[in-house]
Amino acid sequence: MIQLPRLYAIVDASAHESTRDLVAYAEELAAAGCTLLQYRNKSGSARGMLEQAREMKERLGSHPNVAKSAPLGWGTQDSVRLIMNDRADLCLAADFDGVHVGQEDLSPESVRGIIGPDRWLGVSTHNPEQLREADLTSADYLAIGPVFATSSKDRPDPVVGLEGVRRARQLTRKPLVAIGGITRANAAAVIGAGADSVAVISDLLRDPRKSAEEFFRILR
Ligand code: TZP
Ligand code: MG
Repeated sequence: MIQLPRLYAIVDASAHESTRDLVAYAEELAAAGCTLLQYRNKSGSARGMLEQAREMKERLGSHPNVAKSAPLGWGTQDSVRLIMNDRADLCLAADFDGVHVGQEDLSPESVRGIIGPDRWLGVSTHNPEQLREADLTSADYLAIGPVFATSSKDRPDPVVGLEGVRRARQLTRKPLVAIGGITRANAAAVIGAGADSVAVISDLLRDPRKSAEEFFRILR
């Protein structure tokens, strides 16, 4: 069973003007102690995505032991784990550490066949039925959401609320990530509802280092 850090930071390409900005942003998160980062790009070409992902890998993949040297001494992971959203092919091409797929991407078992047994596989779910189904796969962790309203995703599924997180917790023993509208103001309640980790896009965008440190402090 894998162990998730409390904060799962999502680096969404749409929030950054250039690859340089995007990588600098990710480095700030790493400096705050983030050890799990997802690269998400819903509008780029495969070629552009691979270029950005390789840049992230080069700058962060063997990042020194940020977790241990971070002010909060968060975790024991000795480098940043990089997860590719949606695309198993780009995960391999950029030598990322895992893939995160949703209900309309390749199936978990297809992705597992591509990435092998060791890379992490995460699966997004939006209701109990999807969660039960994903629980039967070889996914390393499951995500449930959107917990709250979000403007970071096009056509989001209905919000599941804290009750949806509680329900999800009852349905799986796999590590559980909550996503959607999670902020420093509500993250503790989300963990209290049974999530192991919170995945966040927007509440890290402004002053990422300080924001991530605050998440860690709140979720300690
Ligand atoms: N999947 C469900 S909600 C969401 C995704 C990718 C977006 C989360 O972004 P934010 O800004 O933290 O609500
Ligand atoms: Mg997807």
